Amino acid sequence: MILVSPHGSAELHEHGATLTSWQPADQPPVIFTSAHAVFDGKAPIRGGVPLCFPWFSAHPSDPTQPAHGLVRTARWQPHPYDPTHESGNARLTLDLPPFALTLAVALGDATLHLHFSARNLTDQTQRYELALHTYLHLSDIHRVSITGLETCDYLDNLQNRQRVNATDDPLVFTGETDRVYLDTPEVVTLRDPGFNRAIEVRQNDSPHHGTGRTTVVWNPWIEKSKRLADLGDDEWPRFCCIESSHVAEHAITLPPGEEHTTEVTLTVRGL
Ligand code: TA6
Repeated sequence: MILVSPHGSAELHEHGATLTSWQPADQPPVIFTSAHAVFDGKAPIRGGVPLCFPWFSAHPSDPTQPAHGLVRTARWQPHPYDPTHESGNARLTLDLPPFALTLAVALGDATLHLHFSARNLTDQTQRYELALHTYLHLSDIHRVSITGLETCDYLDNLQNRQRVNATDDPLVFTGETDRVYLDTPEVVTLRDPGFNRAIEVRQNDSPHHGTGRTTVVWNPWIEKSKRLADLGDDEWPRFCCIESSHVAEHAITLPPGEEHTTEVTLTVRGL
């Protein structure tokens, strides 16, 4: 479905509730989707904002389970746009026992709002991991930097999730990067001089259901890109993932009957 508002447009798929484009007025696209992405209603879409739930990366105990959980390849149910709101809103739901899930999307002025909610349908506490696996479109990965993570330790997926101390420096990309930053701040900012813009990634959560948040940063660089059939060998310089998430020690613990909402707001600003 196409969302249109006076401030821009976006495309949202019932497959995986994956948003695959966001085009604010007077801006280059903000969300990256691979030209080789598969839209067969089965495979996860390479790009956009895939939803990783109820686990992140490999299943903790069953290697036959798909990476990044079950919902990015599920068919979500659309709900009619709410005529009382400005256009540019959409809501999708998915029943995935023991959870009921909702994704709400809203376009604002140079902002994109994504609200992910999970309700525990059982009489027992449930635990889940979540990542909004956002692919951001870049002018050139060699020119961008990320601030907000300087004081955060991270788990390095390239070193078997070894914990690495904070670097105290903005993050710049010099090779394959695959890190789970721990106990991260509400706002992480990507600066892109090539597009003369900054993209602010803000994560807010409903209270009480976890111990802080994580931010995953990923770029496959040259060699891993060659191993991904649904990513062009020449596409890696034009995106990075900044994933608003609850991973590992910062997973969500949800009491019986309760609901947790994770809100991600992307805002485009001038440099
Ligand atoms: O978000 C980082 C990551 O876990 C990387 O390890 C890489 O596997 C990426 O996700 C993409 O995963 P996918 O299953 O979509 O190929």
